[in-house]
Amino acid sequence: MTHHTLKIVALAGGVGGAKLADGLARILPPDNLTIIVNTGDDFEHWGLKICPDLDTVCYTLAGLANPETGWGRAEETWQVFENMRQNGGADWFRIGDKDVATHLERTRRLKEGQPLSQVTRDFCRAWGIQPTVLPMTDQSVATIVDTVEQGELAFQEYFVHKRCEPTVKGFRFDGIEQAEPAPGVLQAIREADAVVFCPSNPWVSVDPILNITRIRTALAGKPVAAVSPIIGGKTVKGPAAKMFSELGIEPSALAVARHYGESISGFVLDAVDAHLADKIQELGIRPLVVNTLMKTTSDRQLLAQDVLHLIERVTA
Ligand code: FO1
Repeated sequence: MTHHTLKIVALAGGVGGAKLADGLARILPPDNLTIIVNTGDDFEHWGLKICPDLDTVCYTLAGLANPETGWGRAEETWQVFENMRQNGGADWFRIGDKDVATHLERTRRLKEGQPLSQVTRDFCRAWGIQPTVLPMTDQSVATIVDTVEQGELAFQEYFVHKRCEPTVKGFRFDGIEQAEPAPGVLQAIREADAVVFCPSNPWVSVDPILNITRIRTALAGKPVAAVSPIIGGKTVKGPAAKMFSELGIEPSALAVARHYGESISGFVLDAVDAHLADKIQELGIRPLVVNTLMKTTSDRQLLAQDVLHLIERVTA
């Protein structure tokens, strides 16, 4: 496995994003990789601050993630969850005993005034994670999903409680105007040779990060390679394809490339979508057709390798 000297910043959220971030972490020197994570999914639950995308990225990088779901911890027990349910606590969002410790300690530190980026840095050290993981901002941003049937829903209400069933009309990122990039974010982008948009949901995992104005401007002029989260018109995991169609857009890898448009110079799509490569080329985006489904850790490494090769081509 050739090691690259490229300095890479990866934007990630959700399970797919975490897997490619892990693939990049396995082939790049730790100092060459910074992962900027969506925090629009964050919410308060059981009186605790929960940061699902930060935890999914960190647990995955640390090898602690539940392999079946991709989120939460492996080898979990559910004593707290079962007893919370008996006590009349909310039981629609499954939090395991090991995961509770993360939320308790994060909530305690935030209440003491420690910035989320500092908490994340300390947790990465505790979990033996070497690449830099940064929240997109230390201020709170809440993704709101506007739906036909139930009006505006907080993200986890839509995603978990309502199981993504309501029909999506649009999104809002509450607090995004006041949100500053977290310390280190702009510097990492400035120093990067290239940026990777991981195969995360473009609407609710990548767009929140791009809607932080100073992040979007810092990215302009940087080579960006995005990986499609949609294969054969379907999302590998999650509601991205359903969101596209509910917004009147035929779900496809091409739709994702169009969504990112000018902000990307390269686009990685799956072999089943090879017929779309020419149309992506016509957008002025260099396509790369490879296997993008990550079932094993070696799939993650191979996809990460492919992304870096694409970056070398677009920056040549
Ligand atoms: N997703 C679910 O579909 N059901 C759950 O009960 C659930 C619990 C959960 C607990 C901790 C955590 O970090 C993530 C969790 N997720 C759950 C995933 C979460 O909804 C994320 O927002 C998604 O991964 C999308 O980013």
